[in-house]
Amino acid sequence: MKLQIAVLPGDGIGPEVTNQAIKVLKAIASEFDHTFKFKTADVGAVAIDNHNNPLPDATLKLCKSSDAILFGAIGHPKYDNDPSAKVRPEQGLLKLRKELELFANIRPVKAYESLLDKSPLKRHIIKGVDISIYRELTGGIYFGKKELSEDGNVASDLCEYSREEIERVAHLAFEAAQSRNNKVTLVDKANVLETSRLWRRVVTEIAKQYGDVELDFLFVDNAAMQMILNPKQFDVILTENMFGDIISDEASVIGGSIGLLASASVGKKYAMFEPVHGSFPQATNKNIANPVASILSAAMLLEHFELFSEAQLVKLAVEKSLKLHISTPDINSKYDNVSTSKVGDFIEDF
Ligand code: GGG
Repeated sequence: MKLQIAVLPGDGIGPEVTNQAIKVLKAIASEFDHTFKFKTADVGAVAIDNHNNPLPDATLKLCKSSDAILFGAIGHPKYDNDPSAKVRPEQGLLKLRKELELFANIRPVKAYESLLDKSPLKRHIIKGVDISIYRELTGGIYFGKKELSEDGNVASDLCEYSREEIERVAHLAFEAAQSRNNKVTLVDKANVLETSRLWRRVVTEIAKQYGDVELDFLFVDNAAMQMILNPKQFDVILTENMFGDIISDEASVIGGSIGLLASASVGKKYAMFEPVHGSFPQATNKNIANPVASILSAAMLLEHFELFSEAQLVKLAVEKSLKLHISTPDINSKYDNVSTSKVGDFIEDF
């Protein structure tokens, strides 16, 4: 197969972890006789520095002319600590999702057998956990109108959803459940929010088309608690943008590190693959960041193009690395000196 992959390494540890994913994809291409061509462009803080724009036109053009996008991370402390900054790195990622209509963000959460004792949660609670989170990605409060009063003392962010925005991600979640354990949990705040009540109505209607899938509902505050108390009850979680962002970071505790969580953002036309974690500025250029989330995102890219044997090989290599403690300090404090690039080397050579 021939693929052109746009690479947007972004900020902080983004370039380091993305390099490891590229190494692995090149090894897969050579092993399975594929041609993967990689073209790199700026996004985020680095794009503001170089082009005064977190998503330059050239970057967007490259993404639109590529088969898939491999994304690193964005964010820089100089913007986090400056609430008056008008241009922010995160705008690059949000605009990219909107421009490419990447409306569904899929985040698998798994408890790896060899890491059961790394999680702060008890072994018997997390053993066997296998969840797929479907987060709506181009609507809700992240994209609603934002306002700040002239005196700077009152601010608002509008949360808005349309039936169509809910339907398209809901269909993907129900289809996913059919190939898993036939259960969808809608996470919302329908006791308080009008948007959540619309989600409940629309998702209940859609569920009728998937008679074999059980649908249940949880308020987000309860879901946050259940994720710690009994995560095995979840199969597919369907939720809106902000709740999905928060719940999936919480769920990373199950695996032992957010450095293991991969994601795919898909729409009707484009697809982007990125680790769930952000730019982790404290670790930048130290060769200590966990590359597994980026490598597993590359595996999701392979699955997207139905290269299932290739993706399976990458996942097996990751599991083996975890089993052999070839892991970065976030999950491997006992066995130090395993760097980002050494983890990448092991998986590349597997
Ligand atoms: N690789 C993901 C990343 O860089 N995330 C940083 C971030 O600010 N994300 C916002 C979001 O996921 O909505």
